[in-house]
Amino acid sequence: MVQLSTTVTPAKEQAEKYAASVFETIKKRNPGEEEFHQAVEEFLASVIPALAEQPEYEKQGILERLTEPERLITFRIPWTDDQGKVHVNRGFRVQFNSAIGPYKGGLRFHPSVSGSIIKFLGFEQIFKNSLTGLPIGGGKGGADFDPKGKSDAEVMRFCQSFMTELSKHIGPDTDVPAGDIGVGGREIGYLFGQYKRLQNRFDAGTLTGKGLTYGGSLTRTEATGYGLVYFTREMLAAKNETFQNKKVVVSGSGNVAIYAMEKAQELGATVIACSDSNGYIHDPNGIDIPAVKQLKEVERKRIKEYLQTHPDADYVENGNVFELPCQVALPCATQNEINAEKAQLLIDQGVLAVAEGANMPSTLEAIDLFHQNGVLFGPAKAANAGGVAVSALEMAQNGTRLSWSFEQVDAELDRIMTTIYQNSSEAATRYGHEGNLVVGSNIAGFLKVADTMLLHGII
Ligand code: NDP
Ligand code: 2IT
Repeated sequence: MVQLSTTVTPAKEQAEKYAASVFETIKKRNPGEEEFHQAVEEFLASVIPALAEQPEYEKQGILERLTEPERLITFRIPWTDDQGKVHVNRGFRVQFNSAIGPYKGGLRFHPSVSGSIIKFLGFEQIFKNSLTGLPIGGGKGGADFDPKGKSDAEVMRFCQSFMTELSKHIGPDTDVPAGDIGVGGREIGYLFGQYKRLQNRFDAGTLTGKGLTYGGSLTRTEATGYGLVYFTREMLAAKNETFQNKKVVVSGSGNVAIYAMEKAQELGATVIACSDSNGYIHDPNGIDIPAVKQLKEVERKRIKEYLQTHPDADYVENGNVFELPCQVALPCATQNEINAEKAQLLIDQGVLAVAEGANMPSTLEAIDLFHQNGVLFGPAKAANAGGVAVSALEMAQNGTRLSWSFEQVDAELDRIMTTIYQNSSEAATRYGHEGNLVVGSNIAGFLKVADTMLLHGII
């Protein structure tokens, strides 16, 4: 397991032994689940100082219980394509931890979805949701379905079949799914429609990311990207820096990427590049955000089509967007997109800050390099918590049957992201790792959940 520091005390030695033995069991029990192992490894290494301070966590088996999902549901999703051919996909929902609230977390539709990916996402969601300060537990779900190239009718039939099974396990006080990769407003609409039909109830609070006409919250679409930039603004401010005149590179061009770019430009940065899984566009004058929205949100086209309306921009097929020199890098596509080699290139070209919009986009080696080289690093579970935070505000609005204004939700989002930054930063300092937001956010997220589990007894 990765080691954080060299100061040794008997309590710390014991905590390290405990964490290492839990990690060995996890690897044995979940063979081949590399993404899940990676997420747990990062977490366990971070919380050792908190374990050393409170031996009760080991006595009460907190780590063993935290790393075993309360429930893992796998199901068959049969659906028929437009030619009448039947397909079968696999669906998942992991209900990881409900100590502080109903399970909460997105649904991902992507061909790479597996038990390991859903478990790493669900595990991280526990601590991210705790960091928001709102009463939400951790969960995640999805399917190995590829929405790309499918007609609206095919996506609708798939969503209906998926929800027919998922509906048995969710509800406003049980488990509240939302979007993630491949699941946006269109999919949430179809999922909600089928849920409502099956239940014969208008349980608005069962899904978040809904449309504004049926219980959605203003600012939810923007929340993850805006929140990421609010968090990064705080990281920069601690070093007397701002977004003003900074060159920013963003990976991805989906929901998170688009609104991160929009807010970064609003704060005075020039976003010079973004990407999709085929390649990246480079527009040194600043990416035209409305053009990307039109391409991605309306026409569902590839990012290279940007050149049709912006012939002066470049497109690099299969390129690494992080090869472009920049001061701020915002990975907003998918897990493990920044390895050691890409991290080194960013460092060599003078990157000041890296903040994760995607979940686990940096490998453990990449994170170590950022820390060793003094790069400001904002880990996903803190930096991208804005999406789920506004989801929880959507649940609050649904519960009271009220709708808040855009400004009200945006101001609350900003406050939550600033508080997450402060709490993570303070926890890092208090536990002897000043400036290390990985340690700080893991510990701050962990303490609330672990202490609540102690109160609930052995369940
Ligand atoms: P979208 O589906 O809207 O966009 C995903 C973007 O990332 C697309 O540009 C996509 O390109 C690219 N991408 C996805 N998978 C890969 C891959 N394997 N290789 C290269 N590029 C890839 O998803 P979101 O913007 O919602 O999610 C992006 C990230 O942010 C994910 O890690 C998600 O877990 C995380 N996140 C999302 C939140 C939300 O509220 N939506 C909240 C917090 C985190 P292409 O179209 O070519 O596949
Ligand atoms: O990774 C995430 O935090 C999300 N995909 C958002 C989850 C949510 O419930 O809004």
